[in-house]
Amino acid sequence: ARAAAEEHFEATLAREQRIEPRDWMPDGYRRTLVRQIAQHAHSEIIGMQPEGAWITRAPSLRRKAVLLAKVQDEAGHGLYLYSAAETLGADRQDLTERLVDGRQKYSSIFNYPTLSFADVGVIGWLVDGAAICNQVPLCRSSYGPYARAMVRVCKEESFHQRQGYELLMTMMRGTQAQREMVQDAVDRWWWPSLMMFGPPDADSPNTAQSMAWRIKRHTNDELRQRFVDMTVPQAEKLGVTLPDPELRWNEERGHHDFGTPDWDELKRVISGGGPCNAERVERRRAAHEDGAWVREAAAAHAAKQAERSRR
Ligand code: FAQ
Repeated sequence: ARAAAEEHFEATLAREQRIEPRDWMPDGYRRTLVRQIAQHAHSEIIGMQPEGAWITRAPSLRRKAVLLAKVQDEAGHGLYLYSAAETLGADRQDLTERLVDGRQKYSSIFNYPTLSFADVGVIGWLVDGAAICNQVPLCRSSYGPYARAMVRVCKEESFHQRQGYELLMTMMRGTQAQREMVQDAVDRWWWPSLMMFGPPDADSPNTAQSMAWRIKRHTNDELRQRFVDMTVPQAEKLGVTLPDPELRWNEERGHHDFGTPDWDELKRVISGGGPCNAERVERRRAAHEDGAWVREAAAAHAAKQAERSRR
């Protein structure tokens, strides 16, 4: 029976069809998905903080409404992804505890501070841009609930990306001081954005197996290259300089060459040593603890309703 199930699993992958929650799957496949989906969900939730810090300081009512909506979308993505993880048998409460205990990761990118309002625009442009680049192929990921979640998430993130770019375009048409704020934000976020794609392929322990299982559809370096190629013309149009002296078009390769990110920095940030790691996790823990009464009230209410419908 086990051999038949395994064969069915492999055949489903080979036909480019989806694995669904009730299908048999190897333990490693399930574990890898829970790991990746949980990290992704945590990233969305922790990712609310850097921009969230600017909601009360947005320069106009319009910018405030837009930012509030974007940050709410991120909460929605997080919840959506936790639901996808639950289809694999994970428990949401347990995942949250693993996050606040530092046993599960979230994206390195959210461990950097947002120093000016231009950072809000640059996060939309570069960070959502990188997220889209990474996630569009995940719409074809082999696990059904994850792939389907990505379709909606990517649509909303495309909107977030345009929102950021439009904000930056507006600032670039403003004063010299505003243009300098944009350039400063680009200088600070460019390299961390490239690190979002993960370590270089030669140093990425999970890529080969995840590609074989068709969870990932491209390697980290392939997607990083795609992001650079996509972003360079946008930077030109915007009138900012990307802070990489080695960045240039390579006619032969048909791609841009670019410098090497500081991989030691990525390792440091992933293992808790980034500028804002402690603050981000502490804030998440406090929100979780402060929200305990809401969860208790909701559970008590549900129990009461259930009791009533039994009578
Ligand atoms: N940060 O072997 P690989 C967003 C870890 S977008 C932290 O290459 P894999 C939207 C990796 O987990 C951000 N950790 O691993 C938004 C592994 O550790 P483990 C979230 C990283 O999984 C925008 C180890 O290093 N997006 O939130 C990072 O094959 C704006 C070895 O690496 C996703 O999660 C990193 N940058 O490839 C929200 C996308 N890179 O678990 C708010 C889905 C690597 O073995 C505002 N995830 N690690 O202990 C993926 O595509 C993959 O998981 C990768 C990593 C590509 C991130």
